[in-house]
Amino acid sequence: MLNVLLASRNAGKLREFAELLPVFRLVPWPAEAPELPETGAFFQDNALQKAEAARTWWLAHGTEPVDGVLADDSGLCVDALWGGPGVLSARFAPELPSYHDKNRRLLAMLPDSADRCARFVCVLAFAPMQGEPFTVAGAVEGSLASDPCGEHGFGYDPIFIPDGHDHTFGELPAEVKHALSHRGRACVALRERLA
Ligand code: ITT
Repeated sequence: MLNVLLASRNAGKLREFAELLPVFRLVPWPAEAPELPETGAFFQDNALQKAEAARTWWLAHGTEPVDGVLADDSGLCVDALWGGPGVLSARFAPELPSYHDKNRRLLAMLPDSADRCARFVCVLAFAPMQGEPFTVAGAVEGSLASDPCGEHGFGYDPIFIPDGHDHTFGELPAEVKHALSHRGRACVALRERLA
């Protein structure tokens, strides 16, 4: 079994990775560790930045040996918002403290006639403790609901209806989300790459 440091402070991602990658022993990013950089313009840049910065920090301060570092950069890309909030998904409407309010704000930005097509994108960067980092990606196409619905998942899940379904990720059970989500697909690619 691989010991993998998970370079993320997002509790929703942590829960999903524990379910999606039961073959790994995941080591959480410690509370005392620094914020990880994500200054790039693309998901791939940010995922690599986070994985490489976390690996450097762990080599100096880590409390146990790990085989590699995993970082996730992801977001919701809405066609009618020119792909936004995209890489800025975690920083959308920072004045609003809850995703309940952020989701309502995002929906309010779309005129009634707007194209509601959207996709979730996830890029995973894996940095072995020795060797070159690499990335894998996953995406899921869908559309935006007219109102937030459901309590499952996290973030923008209550407003995203994956293609082929009539309910949001906030309403669908976790197993259904994992089978078709951006993160689920990226995890399949990661496991294949590491096999
Ligand atoms: P870390 O960098 O610490 O991992 P973060 O939340 O800042 O946490 P990102 O910069 O990758 O991570 O931002 C991703 C945002 O996109 C996340 O905060 C959610 O708002 C949204 N997001 C990503 N995946 C999602 C999912 O499966 N369901 C709902 N929202 C998601």
